[in-house]
Amino acid sequence: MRPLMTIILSAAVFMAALPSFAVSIVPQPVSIRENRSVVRLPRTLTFYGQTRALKNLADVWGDSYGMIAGVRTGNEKKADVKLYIDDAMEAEEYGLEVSVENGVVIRGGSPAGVWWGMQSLAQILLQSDGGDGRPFTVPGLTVQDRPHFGYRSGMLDCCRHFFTVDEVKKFIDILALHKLNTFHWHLTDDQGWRIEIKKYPLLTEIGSVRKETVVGRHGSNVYDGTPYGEGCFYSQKQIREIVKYASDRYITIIPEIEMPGHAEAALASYQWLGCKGEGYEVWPSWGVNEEIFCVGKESTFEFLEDVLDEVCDLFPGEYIHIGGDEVPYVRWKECPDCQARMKAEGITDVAYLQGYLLKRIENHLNAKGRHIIGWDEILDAGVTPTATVMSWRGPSGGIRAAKQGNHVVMVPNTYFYLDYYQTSDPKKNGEPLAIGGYVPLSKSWSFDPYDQLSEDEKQYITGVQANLWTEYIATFDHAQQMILPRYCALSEVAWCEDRTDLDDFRERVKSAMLPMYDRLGLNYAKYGFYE
Ligand code: TNX
Repeated sequence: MRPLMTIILSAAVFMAALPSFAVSIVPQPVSIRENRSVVRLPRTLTFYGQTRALKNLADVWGDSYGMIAGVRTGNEKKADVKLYIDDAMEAEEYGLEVSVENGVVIRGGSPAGVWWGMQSLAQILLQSDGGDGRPFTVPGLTVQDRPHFGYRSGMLDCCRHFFTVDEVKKFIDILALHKLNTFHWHLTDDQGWRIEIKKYPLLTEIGSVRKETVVGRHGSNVYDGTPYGEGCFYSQKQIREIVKYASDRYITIIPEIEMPGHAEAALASYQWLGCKGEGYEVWPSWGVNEEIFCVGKESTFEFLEDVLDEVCDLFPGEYIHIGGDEVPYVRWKECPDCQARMKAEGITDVAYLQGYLLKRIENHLNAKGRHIIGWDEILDAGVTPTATVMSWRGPSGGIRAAKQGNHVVMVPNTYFYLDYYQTSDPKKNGEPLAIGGYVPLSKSWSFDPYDQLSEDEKQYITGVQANLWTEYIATFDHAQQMILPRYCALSEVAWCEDRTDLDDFRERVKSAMLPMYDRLGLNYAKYGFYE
């Protein structure tokens, strides 16, 4: 062969061996630029962290992504990945650079920013993996990124069905993978009380167990005859462990203690908490329950404040969620104590009795430096200006709240209820029984948190969240396929101010996230992707 031909041919072979990149990241970064260089990184990465917190992040990252790359710590010069704090950046902002000269450099405004950058790194590495133990071949690139919302959250209901400490930790890992920074932990409900309270041990002795569970749709009147929930609660020791696990991943936990409704498990444990004072059981059915806390008696307030004191000792975050949803007032209308309370307080509408409870509880928590969040029903109960409203019955409650100057978290069921079906034909697609509804990936992704709000009102939207209620979700495997890949849509709505290209989003989910779920052994929905 002539020399020129040989050169051309071997150049072509060499070029073909080079990966043709266009790295995908979810959520879409503010900017990402690739250059033509290729950086080879070993399968065991040496990390350098400028501070102690950053060194710790290398270990945490290794725990999460050990399936992708091994991790050790080393000195600055020789490290493959270098982590720095950049005081000029916002706390959660990060910059990520991959270059032949410096390997991977991640700078963040705080360790949290660096941590989010490290999630992007995991996605980049996975797409640069040639397999068979070969080094990663990463394109030279520069990413600049910061989240749009400071509140980005997933809620898990551990009451209707219980998830173990390890499963809750895995849930927290999944939040981190999607750059979500808040875990709303639903811990008390009619069907089970799941948090140990030292002063009231019966809450978990009696309140965690229901004697049976309704089969299929609620209202079916068929019960399984099998007790559920024995030992299914989190001890305070376990809670501290989970809080630490989350905070090592820059995730804040917001515990929810439901009041005055969704409370029958508490009433079953201490019967004097209800208006009738007897006849309560941990509820074996789903839906809206008429048995609620009695707010006529002072003993109820003592109980709630004691419980919240222990909750505050366990959870260091600013927010405590106090529920407030789906409260039928029938018992209060009949209860002499509640009626006497209304009279004494000059309350004429029974809805405002809920407002009275809220106000007292809010004062108690404010005195401890905490703030309350409540479901959007609190808007009708005489909400205070300082309460954050969580809009779940569509976005309308949130819009109303923002217009009156309350802070808002948007969790509209029409976009972010992940207990809803993911396809329009669940039977044909083999979706397991769900509560109802229809929220495909594209629907979640299309949510506009600022709909109908003026420039000025937008400031009250602090962020977005998706809820996973678990009436119909008994296992963590099932839970995962309800949140994945829809968490990709949540994270993109939470992280990116503008979203315009649904096809591009789907492509990025396919290249960056589905292989990630596979590699990490996470279970995700295999249907509904294109609806
Ligand atoms: C309404 S959302 C509820 C929950 C249910 C959920 C089922 C909210 C604040 N209350 O108790 O689990 O619907 O989708």
